[in-house]
Amino acid sequence: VAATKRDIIVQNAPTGNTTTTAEHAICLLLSLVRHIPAATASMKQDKWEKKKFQGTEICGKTFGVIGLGNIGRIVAGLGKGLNMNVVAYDPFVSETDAEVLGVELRALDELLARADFISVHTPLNDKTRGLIDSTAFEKMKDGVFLVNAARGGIVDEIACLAALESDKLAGAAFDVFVEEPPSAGHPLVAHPKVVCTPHLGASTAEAQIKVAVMVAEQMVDYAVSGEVRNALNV
Ligand code: 9EZ
Repeated sequence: VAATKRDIIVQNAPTGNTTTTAEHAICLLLSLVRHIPAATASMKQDKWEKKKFQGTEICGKTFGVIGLGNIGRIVAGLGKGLNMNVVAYDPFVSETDAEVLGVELRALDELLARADFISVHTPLNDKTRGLIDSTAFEKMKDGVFLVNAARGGIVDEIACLAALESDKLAGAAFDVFVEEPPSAGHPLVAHPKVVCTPHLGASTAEAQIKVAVMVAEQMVDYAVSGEVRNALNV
């Protein structure tokens, strides 16, 4: 608002960090199913706990990708590359697009009922806040793994805690939280079945460069031809 009042155009570069963010969601999933963070912490205490950290294979399993935008479609492709069956839900994506991506486009309820692993990739808005709530958890199979590297609040944190406690969820991974940073002792952060990172999705050297170059190019194009791309306030 302050910028708009002063006729300052505010631009972002929403595609410069899509690959990096998609990769982070997959990193969280792999960390989660093989207990990498806890096994690392255990070894650093000079322990060798082979039984405690038995994992889960992903090859041949069903991967539910909720939201097939710039990031979700890369996550879906990475999931296919890991030999998973990808089932996707996105009310704004056509069957034709899904065919090109090689994913099964299904209703959310069917995705929830079939998936072994679920990753959310939607914006946060009134439709998606609490999209994964207690009702959604009830529709899932027992022993599902859930990843949210998208926006805090798409997964209802209280409902997720209950799902972890009831063993509906085998584990959950979070890069984003309703409140960031989460308050000290946040029950999800503290939970033994949760893997978490402090909103690192877009944080790679490559993504920072891509975003900076993209914004610089947009500014040059505006100065040269008046073209405005990815403006947040025009
Ligand atoms: C919502 C969405 C995807 C979605 C995708 C986009 C505005 N919007 N909402 C719910 N672009 C999956 C589930």
